[in-house]
Amino acid sequence: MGLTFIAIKPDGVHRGLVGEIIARFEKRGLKLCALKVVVPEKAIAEKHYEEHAGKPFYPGLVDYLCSGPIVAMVWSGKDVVAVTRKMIGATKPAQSEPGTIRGDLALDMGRNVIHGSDSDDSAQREIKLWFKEEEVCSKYVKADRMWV
Ligand code: FUP
Repeated sequence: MGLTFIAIKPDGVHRGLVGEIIARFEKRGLKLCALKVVVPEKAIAEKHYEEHAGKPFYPGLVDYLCSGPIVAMVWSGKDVVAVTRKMIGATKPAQSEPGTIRGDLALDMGRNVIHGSDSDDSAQREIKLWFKEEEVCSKYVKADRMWV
């Protein structure tokens, strides 16, 4: 069963969207493996978005991520990267479908509420960046396992 890294960004926390977002993933049948509230250190935010280093929006993106607490999480489940990316919706809220998190809850690409890993490789890298190994509880069996 794969793992992915999800972060509710500072705008999502300030707007009180944490419960709604977590509920969507839980109801889909995904398994919560790690969760913490943290104000990102700049060095970690820079590493997190290193694929965008040098682009004009990079400094603003890093500052935005560090501007307040985020909810950092690890989720697990069948095809979890693809499933969560679909639930999150397109990067530009104008292109994200209604029914997706960004399509329902965001209007601005620079304030798009949530991050989700875009591949298994990024998920591995991001989980390692944000969590210690002992903070990730991926081994337990969820009670609804036989139904979803
Ligand atoms: P996503 O994986 O959907 O979060 O999108 P990207 O990795 O392409 O972009 C990372 C973040 O950079 C997005 F949350 C939005 C932001 N971004 C901009 O602000 N301007 C851009 O031109 C592209 C991305």
